[in-house]
Amino acid sequence: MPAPALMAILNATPDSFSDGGLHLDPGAAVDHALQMAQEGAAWIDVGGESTRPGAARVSAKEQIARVAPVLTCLRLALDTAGFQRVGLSIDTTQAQVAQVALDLGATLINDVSAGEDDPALLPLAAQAGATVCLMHKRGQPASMQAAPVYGDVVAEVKAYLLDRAHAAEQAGVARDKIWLDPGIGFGKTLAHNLALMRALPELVATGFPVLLGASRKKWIAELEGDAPDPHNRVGGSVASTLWAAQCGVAVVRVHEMVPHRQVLATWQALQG
Ligand code: HH2
Repeated sequence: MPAPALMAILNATPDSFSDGGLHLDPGAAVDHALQMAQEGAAWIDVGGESTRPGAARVSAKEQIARVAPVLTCLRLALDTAGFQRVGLSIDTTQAQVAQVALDLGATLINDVSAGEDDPALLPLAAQAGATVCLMHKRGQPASMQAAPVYGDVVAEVKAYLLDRAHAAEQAGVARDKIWLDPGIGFGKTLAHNLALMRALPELVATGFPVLLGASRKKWIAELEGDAPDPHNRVGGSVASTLWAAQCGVAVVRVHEMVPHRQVLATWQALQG
């Protein structure tokens, strides 16, 4: 079975839950991205808005002010360093931001609202021939963790994602350019997150590439009642990548490359 590709997280934000404030300077952000490419990233996912629980919305103008200086240098820097194969992704729900990113070399729009926040986003992806990652979330980041309730979380998330994939196709996005993501931590309790991760094979069976974003998230701390510092959640993050690989997930969105690359290389070697 092929190993999932690594999508490296690069948040150009002051307030992201684990790397907030670290990559606000465009030069430092580009250096960090180059390092992650060197360490095995297949994608660099650049974001200008934190979507952690409790986060406030950031205007499209402000997101552009944060991500454009990074993206302006990043494509050229990657190409010059020999990483032409590393793709750029923009983590936004706003078409205006996505448009700027596409103009600066992004080929993937990672939309945590699955095209719902901005009706112009899916048509933009279609017209640009971009790939879209459609993620499930319940509610908005500001309030989504306030007692989320589902009847059958797996059935509801799967039905929602298939519905949004249909909407993307209706907007003109090619079927092979649609990825699905269950949205770990987005309006979900620990039990919901675990049920969705257990059901990854069901999502993979839809035929769409599946992305898992479980890295450093709170579910890891909740399992043991420990690790309040997201940087202390490497073991849980890596375990979820190994699990994702076994389930046939196509892409894992992670904060650090080496431990994830290593576990996947070991997993592949052990399969012979
Ligand atoms: N999680 C976050 C942000 N974007 N995109 C996808 N497709 N899937 C995810 O699980 C996902 C995502 C939240 O993580 P992070 O970017 O590290 O933090 P913040 O939102 O605080 O910037």
